[in-house]
Amino acid sequence: MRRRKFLKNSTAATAGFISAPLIASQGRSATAQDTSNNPKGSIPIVVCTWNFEKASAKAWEVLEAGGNSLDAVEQGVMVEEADPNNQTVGYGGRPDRDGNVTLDACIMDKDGNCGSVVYLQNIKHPVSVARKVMEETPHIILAGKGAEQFAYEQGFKKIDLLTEKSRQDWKNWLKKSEYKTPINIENHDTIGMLAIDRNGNLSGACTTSGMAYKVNGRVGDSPIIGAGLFVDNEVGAATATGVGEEVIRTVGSFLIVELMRQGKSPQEACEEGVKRIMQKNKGRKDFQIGFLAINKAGETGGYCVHPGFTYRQYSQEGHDNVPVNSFYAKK
Ligand code: SD4
Repeated sequence: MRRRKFLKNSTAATAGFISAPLIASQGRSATAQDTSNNPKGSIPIVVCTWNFEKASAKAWEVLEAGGNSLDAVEQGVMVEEADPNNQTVGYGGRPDRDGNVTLDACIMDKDGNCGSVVYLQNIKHPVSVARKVMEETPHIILAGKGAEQFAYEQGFKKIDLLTEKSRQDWKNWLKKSEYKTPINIENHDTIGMLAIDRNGNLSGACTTSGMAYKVNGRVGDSPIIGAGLFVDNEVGAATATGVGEEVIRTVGSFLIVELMRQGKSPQEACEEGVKRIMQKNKGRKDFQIGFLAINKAGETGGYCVHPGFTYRQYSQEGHDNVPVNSFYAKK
């Protein structure tokens, strides 16, 4: 469903919006600006990895009501954490090769505050625990049992995260896998979300159950600030999905924000990020990574290794599933 027209017409009547195009081209050439998917920029705005309609709609509801971007991204990604049909995030996530569902998540705000949980079990909303780590402790990352204990102290309920469907899938995988963890290019649906509120402030969140059938104890990029997510309120924000080991190696999201700081558009920055990874993996084709970025003006961009990655964009211009180009684009 598109509602560009309606929203365009109603925008003028909505007080308090920042005029994004005013700051859209700061420090960049016209050519660079043209390569963004949303070249004029738009504020407020929310984007997330993959086609998560309900999650982006929830975040937009918060932004449209005048809420801040931190609440928007938290509430947005919580939709996927609670959905048992998303087998890469939260409740219903696929387990590691021993049958444990272990969750990774992080959140970061406009002031550079951040919180993260890694290898968290039995809690439906790791992003909210990450936010509590950020707000209630002097730390940034809590892991495993300590993170779980902290969650209970904060009032989170214990639940069994392994749904019957994910248990069956795991059992089937065990039969033919010989217990070998795959590099799985199709294991996607991790949600990374970036938002700008009507005050022009950025926040981001990222949450996942990680690579399916991973080695017990493995932590990916998604909860690592700088790798799976990075926010700099002066410049922009980026997030990643796909094989986390490759994203960690290049500190991917931080790299993309730094490239935007140097004048690249979100699109150019994502392309450069993927190319850096591919330079270190010459000839390898067995993994997928997608980067998504937004700059301070509300311009967005994305790029990936293999075709297939899309991102969801929700602003006053409408809401769209945006397909992105890839390094190994079909000729
Ligand atoms: C990880 N980056 O744990 C995550 C997995 C992912 O879509 O993004 N899947 O490596």
